[in-house]
Amino acid sequence: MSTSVTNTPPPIVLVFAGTDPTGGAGLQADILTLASLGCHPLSVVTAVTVQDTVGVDDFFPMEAEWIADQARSVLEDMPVAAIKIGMIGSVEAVAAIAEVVSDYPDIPLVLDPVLSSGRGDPLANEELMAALIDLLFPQTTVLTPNSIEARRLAEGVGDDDDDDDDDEEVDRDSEAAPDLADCARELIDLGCEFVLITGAHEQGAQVVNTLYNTRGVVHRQTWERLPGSYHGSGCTLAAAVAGFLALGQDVAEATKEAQAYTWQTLKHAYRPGMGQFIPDRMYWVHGDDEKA
Ligand code: PXL
Repeated sequence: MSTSVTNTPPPIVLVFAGTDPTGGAGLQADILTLASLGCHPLSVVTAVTVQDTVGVDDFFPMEAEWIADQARSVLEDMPVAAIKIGMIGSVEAVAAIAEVVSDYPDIPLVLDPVLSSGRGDPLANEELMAALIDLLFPQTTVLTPNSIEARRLAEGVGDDDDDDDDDEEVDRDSEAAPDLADCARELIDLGCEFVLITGAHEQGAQVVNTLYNTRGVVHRQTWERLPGSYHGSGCTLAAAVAGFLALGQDVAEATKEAQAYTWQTLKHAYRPGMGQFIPDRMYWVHGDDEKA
């Protein structure tokens, strides 16, 4: 019997990301997340990393032309409902991706500004940050920085006030919300339509994630802080936002649903190696085998 030609394809999401052989972060995280949500992932490789669950040892950026060619071939063939961009290995690649996506201004774009791995291994330098800001922020529907990335990006690449000096830091006992609200405003002024800042790196018994747009806070969600150190939580969240947008939700709803989904993946995370936990994007397949 011949295969039916009438099956409707699921919503299609185009991902630009670096590979992660652990399956924890990067392209593999995005593919698992999108598949779990019922989307069809298209995957454009931007870089190849060498890493385990402890840290990133090295990465090899894909040539910009190869990135653009991968993307154009699938964009011309299939209807893409959302685009997600993760790690980009070079300034040239940022420019190439920016040029490709500029031909599709109606497709919502989720940008995860990956600056370093969970352990802190650098995955982007100042020049690459500047290119992200100049070329991709103005095309971004939802930017998904964690609070560290939000501060670094908002601080600007010009002033070299590196790293985590404590002088700027807010009172540890209060939420860093005012500070992060200022960052969000700056990131929005740089061209992003919405900014979802995640708060797992902030102090506090709970994790507070806030969505902003030009008018300020759109919503603020509070989550029980889970105990593990997770590899690929940011990738999972950003891919899930893209997935829910592709499924037809608006940004406010998609960012809420994506948080709920990601929290479940972290709750069900497992530790397959000697380093970080890996979120279980397929938790609903594996079921609940918690003993406690
Ligand atoms: O979690 C950020 C991230 C994104 N993409 C790749 C990564 C990492 C973190 O390690 O390796 C490929």
